[in-house]
Amino acid sequence: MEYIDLRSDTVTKPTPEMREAMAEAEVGDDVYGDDPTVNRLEGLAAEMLGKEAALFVPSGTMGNLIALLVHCQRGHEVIVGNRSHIYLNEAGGMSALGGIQPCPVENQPDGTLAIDDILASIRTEDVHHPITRLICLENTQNICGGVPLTVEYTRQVGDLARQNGLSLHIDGARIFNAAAAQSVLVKELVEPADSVMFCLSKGLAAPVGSILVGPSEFVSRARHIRKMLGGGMRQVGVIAAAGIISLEKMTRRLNEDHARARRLADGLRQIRGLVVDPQSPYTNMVYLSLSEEVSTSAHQITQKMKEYGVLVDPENARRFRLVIHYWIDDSAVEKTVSAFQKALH
Ligand code: TLP
Repeated sequence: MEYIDLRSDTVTKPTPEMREAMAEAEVGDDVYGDDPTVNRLEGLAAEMLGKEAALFVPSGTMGNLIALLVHCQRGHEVIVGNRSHIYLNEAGGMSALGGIQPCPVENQPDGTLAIDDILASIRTEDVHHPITRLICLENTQNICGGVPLTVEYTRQVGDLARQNGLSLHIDGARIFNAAAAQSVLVKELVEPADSVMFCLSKGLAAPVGSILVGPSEFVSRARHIRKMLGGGMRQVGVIAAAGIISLEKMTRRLNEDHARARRLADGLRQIRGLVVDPQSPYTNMVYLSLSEEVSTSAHQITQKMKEYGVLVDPENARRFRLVIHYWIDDSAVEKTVSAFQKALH
């Protein structure tokens, strides 16, 4: 059975064009810097993000970890959102592998960290304190609804970082969704950041891979740490070839996903028992909860949905996140709405 899979945009399979490019990719040993396809992908990524250099990494988690390990030493502290992926969903890598301490700051409902909260979290010079070194933002902010942060807000945080001798890293797993939703260039959105990680394997539909960008010196050190972590890959042009199509083509179609997410949210709003978050969707994620009158749990509904051919992921006992991506067309949106209708009534 071919499922409609809304669990995440990480589930995207490569397009036929990607598979063809992968089969024909020119390759070499990338640890020697000899893979022409990887070099093309990294060059293109650096140019699109407006940074000096780029590094192809196996996953978003590894990209963020490498960035943190380059920016920080043991005993340093990183200001992160308390609902951020780096803080909640990266297995504590910064602490376990880097001796780095997270300083969680409340994520506001719009995904931002309040400027005053960031300022209040910066440690003063004191022998007792860890040393604040870095601020991390997440754009789009996943758990806050897939909400995009603005150019203006990112500039404010960048200014604050510079004024306080800190660096700014953006977990931009879905930065191209953020740019598309706001009709701005991704370059503009990340201009204030010292480093940015973004994913090819989510809304951009590549099977594997993320990219870390920043100044050349930063990326050289990142390359060294990637090797240390076992992330130096060899003839990886076979994967990078798909990433090139992600950047050249998939980045241009993300508003189609956003429009379908709106259509899905509108459909689900008509179903008694479901409460779609009032502002949802901002980009490609629809967040919704079960209303009080519903006695069935989100886990039971997930089971029923599967029987109707739709895969969804419950966030907790009462809540779902549905993610639209390349492989979800208009008819999949309609089928999802009727599957929810059947599952609830
Ligand atoms: N997010 C996944 C899960 O891990 C939750 C998802 O389904 O959304 N930053 C952000 C903002 C992310 O959402 C993710 C993945 C990552 C980093 C990590 O990327 P990968 O999965 O490539 O390590």
